[in-house]
Amino acid sequence: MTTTPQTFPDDFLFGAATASYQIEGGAREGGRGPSIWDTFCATPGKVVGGDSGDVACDHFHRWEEDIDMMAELGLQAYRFSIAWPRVQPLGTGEFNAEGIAFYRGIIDRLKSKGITPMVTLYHWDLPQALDDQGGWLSRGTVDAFAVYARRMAEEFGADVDMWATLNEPWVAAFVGYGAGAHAPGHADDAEALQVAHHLNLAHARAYRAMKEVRGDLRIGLVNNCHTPRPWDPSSEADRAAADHIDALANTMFHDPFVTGEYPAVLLPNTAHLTDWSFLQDGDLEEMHGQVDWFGVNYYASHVVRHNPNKGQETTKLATLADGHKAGANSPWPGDEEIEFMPPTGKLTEMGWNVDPSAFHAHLIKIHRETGKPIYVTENGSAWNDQIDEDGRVRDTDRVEYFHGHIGAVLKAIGEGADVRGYMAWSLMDNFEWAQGYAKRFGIVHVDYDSLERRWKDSAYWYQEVLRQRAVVPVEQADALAATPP
Ligand code: GBH
Repeated sequence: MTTTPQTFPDDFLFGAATASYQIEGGAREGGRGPSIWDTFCATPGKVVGGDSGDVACDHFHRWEEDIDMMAELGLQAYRFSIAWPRVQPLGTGEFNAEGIAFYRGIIDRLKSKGITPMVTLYHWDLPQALDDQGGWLSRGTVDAFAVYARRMAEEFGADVDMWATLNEPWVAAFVGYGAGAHAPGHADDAEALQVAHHLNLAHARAYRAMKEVRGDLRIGLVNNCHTPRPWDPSSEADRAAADHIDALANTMFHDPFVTGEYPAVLLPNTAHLTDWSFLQDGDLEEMHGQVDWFGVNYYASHVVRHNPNKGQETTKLATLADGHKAGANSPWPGDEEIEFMPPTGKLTEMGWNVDPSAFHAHLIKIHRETGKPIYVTENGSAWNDQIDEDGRVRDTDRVEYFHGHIGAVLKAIGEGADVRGYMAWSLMDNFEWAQGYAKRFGIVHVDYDSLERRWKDSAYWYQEVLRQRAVVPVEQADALAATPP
């Protein structure tokens, strides 16, 4: 019998997360070069409302007060990403001193407030100049990434221990190059698989380069997760469908670093799409063992089944459910006969379900399969937030979501999963990629006209969670926000 502890361990890190393109703005300031997201946003029809990250939350100019707000919230850690084109405008060659100074300022201020920086090197904003030379389809980009990573370790390694190389290689590869719903907007299954492999190699080469600079850095890889359960567990075909999705979504992005192998079903299941000639001798050996921890980004759960009669419509449904746009391809190579069942129960503004039990199960699974320390690097939800007459944003749905999911983490810890931190997504409302500003994930509300920040009820509630290091009842949220300490 295991019991769920009442409080989180003393060394457990509570914080919040953001990403450069989603909050910074200042897209043409400080010597920043263009990224593939600048290009994608400028392409008509790609992003809802024609939105872009040109201004975003204007964090580029407001970072000092934003960090003061983090301190007030009681964050122990802050996960943010470095915009590669801000520190190295073309992705190769010259580094930009002004860009490096921007992140130096952030890191110093965080540390002066006692907040642990957790730095992600790549949250999807690839320098456009590298895309012009083939982007992630090219091994040139893999090597450029390692050079950039080495330089960041040289600049900041004395002050930052916790590093993530890539955010969600699955999304970068399969949504960016497979579904075409993210930059650079390619829709080709073979390309997506090649990019996924190159991203894994990029992680491994960056890991090695950074360790050469400082052996004590703790370098992880952040994966989004899908939790495919077979619709009918007694059906072998449904179980095979779930295994296929698990291989593409999860295990292909951790097995190589743990066992030095890709999951057994991956190559055979996609052999009709690509000959895998991009997988070269020595690649898997290079990846083997090259990770210190895994980041888990969790949002929603999934049920899949085998359906040989699956038509175009269901493909679109699965794609749409992922927040992508109609007309896009599926982000799942080899899913010709695999169907994602429509989500059930309470759905967020993204159309995603709310399922803390699948989160708990996924943490246990990652613990079992990798044996590595785990940080929850993102978890959160989008709701239709309204500012009430008294100025409050009563985001009770978000409080309930956090309550269930933070509880799931505590339960997993009680069962032996080595989970060492939790970063709420997101610190504040921000540019939600293909959804533009229409979807709000923040615990802090952002007015995109005045750029004013306003704590939602969930922010006051989360502040209390961090104070007590316990799962504060949802019922207390109202009082906490009504009479802030
Ligand atoms: C993260 O991506 C990003 O890292 C972050 O930048 C972003 O703002 C945030 O999430 C919110 O979107 O098929 O309906 O069950 C998350 C990408 C989202 C991909 C959930 C898989 C499954 C939804 N993942 N999605 S569904």
